Amino acid sequence: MALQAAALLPSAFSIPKEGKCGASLKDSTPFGISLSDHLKAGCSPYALRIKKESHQRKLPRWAVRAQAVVTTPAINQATAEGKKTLRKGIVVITGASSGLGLATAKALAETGKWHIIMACRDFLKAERAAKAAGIAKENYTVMHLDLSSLDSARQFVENFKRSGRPLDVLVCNAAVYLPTAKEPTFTAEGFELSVGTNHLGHFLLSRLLLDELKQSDYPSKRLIIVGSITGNTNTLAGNVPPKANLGDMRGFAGGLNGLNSSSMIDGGEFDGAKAYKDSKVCNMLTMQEFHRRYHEETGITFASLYPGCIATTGLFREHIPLFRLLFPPFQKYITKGFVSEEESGKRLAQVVSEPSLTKSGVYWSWNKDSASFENQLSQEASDVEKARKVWELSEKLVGLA
Ligand code: LMG
Ligand code: NDP
Ligand code: PMR
Repeated sequence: MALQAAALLPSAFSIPKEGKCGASLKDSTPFGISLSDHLKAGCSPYALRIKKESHQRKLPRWAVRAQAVVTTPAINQATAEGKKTLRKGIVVITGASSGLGLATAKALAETGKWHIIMACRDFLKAERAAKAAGIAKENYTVMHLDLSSLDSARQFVENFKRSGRPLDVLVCNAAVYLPTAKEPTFTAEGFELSVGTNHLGHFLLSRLLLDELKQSDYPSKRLIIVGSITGNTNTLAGNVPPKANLGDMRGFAGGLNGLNSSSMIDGGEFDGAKAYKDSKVCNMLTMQEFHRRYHEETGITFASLYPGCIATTGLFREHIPLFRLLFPPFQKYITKGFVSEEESGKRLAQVVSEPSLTKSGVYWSWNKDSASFENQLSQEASDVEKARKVWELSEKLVGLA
């Protein structure tokens, strides 16, 4: 009963952002089939918002809080048989509207042990994706988060806190990849979009949510930041040009704004593929810096991973059609690094919930038999000094220092 009532809650805290529907219309499948028309039909965030707000008015804030608390009682719940069972874990997954994030949400939902907060920039797309994936309504909540805006990240944290839910695991998964862009584009605050979204948005989000994680009474609290092989130059994939390289971070120090500084971390010419790989290096360095600063004090597990090459996801939506056509068979039959979205989701779900994967400061990978192992990061992606510098410069750029 309490669970049912609380299932009404999600929409009360999920506010679609105006104009974001349009942003999603570019979406296409790896084979170039446009989703635009499908999405256009019924894409009316304003109408949706009115509906949600009127629903929200029915629930005074205290009632909402009370219901939220009912769904998340102390860690062990007594069942009818008197046996103690763990309450559902609450996991926030950014970018859960497609690809790895969606597959992970699905894998976790299917265990019946998790409630997934899908933190997405396109409310309607996320709702539809959850439905299409068959995720049961009581197992997820969509909340608006646009990582290319620091205000949005702050607002998300406020909304999450107001929901009264605890936070047990945070998964920083969302990313953009702009390999064909000739000129840089920028976040709301004027940072180059790939590093701004993939790294800086997540940096602020995870810093602001750290206290929530600390306060959770869940037995294994985790903060996971998705990394990649292509940011690691100790691998073949990481040596395909352009290679990741943060250099002396002069562009980063200058604000990545392309005006009085370069839009690239190393201060060089804009290159979308390199910016993505650099952002993944920042992700992996940030995970380790979190580990050094907070693991001992908080007991939180900090982890990163390379989930395998999920060559069919929306990540490659901006790439040329020929690439999207050839990349999956190339990975499947030549490099043999290909994994399906489903398999990658199971991998990330393990990092979220497996009792055997609680070691902190680790970059997980999987071998050919899909068994997890602790992988080695490249020299740059494990450089302690660079990690500290990325942390400090990021603090300045997102307004935490
Ligand atoms: C850039 O091009 C794009 O310009 C950019 O927009 C962005 O997409 C970026 O990384 C992303 O890539 C990279 C481009 C240049 O590579 C190519 O994709 C060209 C394809 C060439 C085809 C080669 C034949 C392969 C046969 C496969 C046929 C199937 C179809 C392929 C499907 C396409 C998908 C790829 O790359 C180059 O300059 C040449 C390639 C360089 C290879 C790099 C290998 C370096 C190896 C160095 C070894 C270092 C040792 C590491 C140590 C490891 C130890 C464990
Ligand atoms: P997808 O494009 O399918 O998923 C990325 C998600 O991020 C989408 O849900 C997208 O939202 C969301 N997103 C993008 N920008 C923003 C934003 N500004 N605010 C909020 N959400 C945003 O790609 P993948 O599933 O492949 O990528 C997921 C993660 O996996 C990334 O971190 C990527 O670097 C990593 N990865 C992927 C690999 C691969 O081979 N695909 C390999 C290694 C790592 P929307 O649906 O609205 O577009
Ligand atoms: Mg790569 C050994 C194999 C291997 C693996 C595991 C990947 C993963 N790639 C490998 C090899 C190669 N790739 C080789 C030999 C080439 C040259 C032909 C090659 C090319 C290539 C391109 C052009 N690969 C790419 C691209 C992209 O645009 C992707 C990218 O760099 O995105 C940043 C990509 C990727 N290769 C991978 C993985 C996982 C990606 C994309 C996703 C990511 O890093 O997040």
